[in-house]
Amino acid sequence: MLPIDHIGLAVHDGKKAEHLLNQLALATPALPEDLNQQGVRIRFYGKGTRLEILEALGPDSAVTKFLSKRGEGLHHIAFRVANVQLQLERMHMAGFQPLTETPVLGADGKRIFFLHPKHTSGILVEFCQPKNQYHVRFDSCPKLERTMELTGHCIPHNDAPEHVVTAGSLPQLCQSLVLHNASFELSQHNIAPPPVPILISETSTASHFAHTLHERWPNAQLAVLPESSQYTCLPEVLLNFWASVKNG
Ligand code: V0V
Repeated sequence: MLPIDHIGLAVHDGKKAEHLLNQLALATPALPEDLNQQGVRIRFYGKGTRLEILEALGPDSAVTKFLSKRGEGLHHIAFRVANVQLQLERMHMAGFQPLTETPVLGADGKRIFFLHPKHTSGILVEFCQPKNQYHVRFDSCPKLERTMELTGHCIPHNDAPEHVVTAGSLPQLCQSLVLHNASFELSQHNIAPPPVPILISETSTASHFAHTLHERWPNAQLAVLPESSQYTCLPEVLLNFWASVKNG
């Protein structure tokens, strides 16, 4: 399933909602962002699937109309996708009604579009493509490729990738390297580490080989995870790794 990026809640007073969420969930928001094109002030709460509190910025805002007709509450659900233009075309072909012809600017620099609620069981649905995306080549690890693509933050890229994830051979040129379940093979040879940030990803079953490789390549990061939860936990590990590479 596509990840739920956020759940949008419409409120009359964002400050009041902030106080309530603090009392209920010890929540503090990210800095508010005004999106004048959409006529909304937005505050995000949490990590992973976030709450998006929407406040109207004027009488012409879609949120003003929503509040007057339906009152405060659930405004929309947003799914994250890697390619929002492609998703818009898919939804159009499937008979849904995108509310804009092309994706538009959303909060956090995302590109977004909405579907008319009359075709989606009365729920306004948004799709969003995050601003932060990584171009990655996956060598011989199709399951991880599919898992990472589903996050919406990762675009498989074969020609000139920024980053490489490999379960096999070492690449020539890249900004960072993830060795995925490859430490048995690599620990058998005395190879010098490529001069880029490296993450060794391994299951706990093969942790011995991962540790042997790590002793030889001490600058590499190590992510040894139980086999049963490797694919659940790795997306966050990889996205944090690529973010750290990007931020130097
Ligand atoms: C309206 N309706 C909704 C709804 N808003 N149903 C479920 N969820 C909502 N949020 C229903 C409404 O009750 C009516 O149902 C019908 O749709 C027509 O509504 P209307 O009041 O006559 O209003 P319209 O047709 O002028 O506009 C409704 C739509 C509009 C959904 C087309 O609000 C729109 O374009 N929304 C997308 C943009 C948006 O919402 N921006 C603010 C969030 P009945 O009475 O016919 O049964 S911006 C945002 O979230 C950003 C930037 C982000 O990054 O996340």
